[in-house]
This record gives sequence, C-alpha cells and structure tokens, in this order.
Amino acid sequence: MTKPPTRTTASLAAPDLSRRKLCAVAALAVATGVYSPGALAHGTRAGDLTIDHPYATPTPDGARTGAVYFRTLINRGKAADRLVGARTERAESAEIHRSVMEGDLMRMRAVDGIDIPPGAELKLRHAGDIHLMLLGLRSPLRDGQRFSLWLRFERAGEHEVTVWVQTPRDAPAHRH
Ligand SMILES: [Cu+2]
Repeated sequence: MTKPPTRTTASLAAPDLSRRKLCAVAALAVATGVYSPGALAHGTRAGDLTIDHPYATPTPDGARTGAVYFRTLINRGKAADRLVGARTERAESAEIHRSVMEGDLMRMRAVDGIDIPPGAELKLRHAGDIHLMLLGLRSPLRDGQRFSLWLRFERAGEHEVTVWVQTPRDAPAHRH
C-alpha cells in the first residue's frame, strides 16, 4: 500500500485531523455492519462537505483515460457548493463528465461543474452517469493503488483526497 505524500502546510493540518476522525466513523460503520465486511471505506472532510470513498477502476496497459468515482458527496452545510475541477499527477488533465443518451448511443460530455445543494448526498458511483475523467494517463491504474487527487470546489476551495484503485464487485469499469 502506497502512502500518499505527506503535506506539511499549516492549512492542511486541520483537514488531516478530521480525516482521521472520519476513518474512525467508517471503522465503526464496518463494525456495526453498515458496510459489508471487507468493504473498507475512506473519506475526507472539506468544510461542510464530506467526500466519501473516492475510487477509480483499474485501466488496461496503454490506456490513455481513467475514471474516478465517489461513493457519495455530502453537503451538511446551509449553502450550496459546486465541484468545479480536479487535478492529479497521474494524468495530464481531469474533466467532469456526464453520460447522455443521444438516440441509441451513450456519449460523454464534459460539464463545467456538479452542483451540491445543501443537505445533498450525491451518489457518483461507477454505475451512474457522472464521473471524473482522467485524460492523458501517465501510467495504468492498478488494483490496490492509492493516488492523490485535488478537488476544487467553488465554496470549500481546493482539497486533496486519496483515490483507491479497485475493481467494483458489481459492474464493469467505465468505457470510453
Ligand atoms: Cu468520461
């Protein structure tokens, strides 16, 4: 298991603390059976937002794109926020994509953001219609890897999360 790079800036000290707290909550959820055994979870707090279990599906050798999903994006605040961008060292760029039906064809469209209304619990999983697309992948995403991703929110600002590369039990990976 690769440890994500340690950041030492003062501004990140606090979120780190809450991350540890969140992991404890997740561990408790596992213990109480909210999550199925073995389905370990992780997450990050960013102000009023909780970024719950960012994950990516493994990619074949030579693939130029990858997709990142989230179990949930939760807004416990009273103000709306919006995910407006992402970046990672694993890829040249990242876009927010939405799948839309065009006649009989499913196509991806880049969108400029995802609204997260107050009280929202958005499920952005691999079976859904929204994902973060990694473009210009620098190396294949391998099962079991962890990598850093920076998410940019209109209100909460920029936050680092750790993406887990894993094969979903229930569905095939995203295809472009
Ligand atoms: Cu896509």
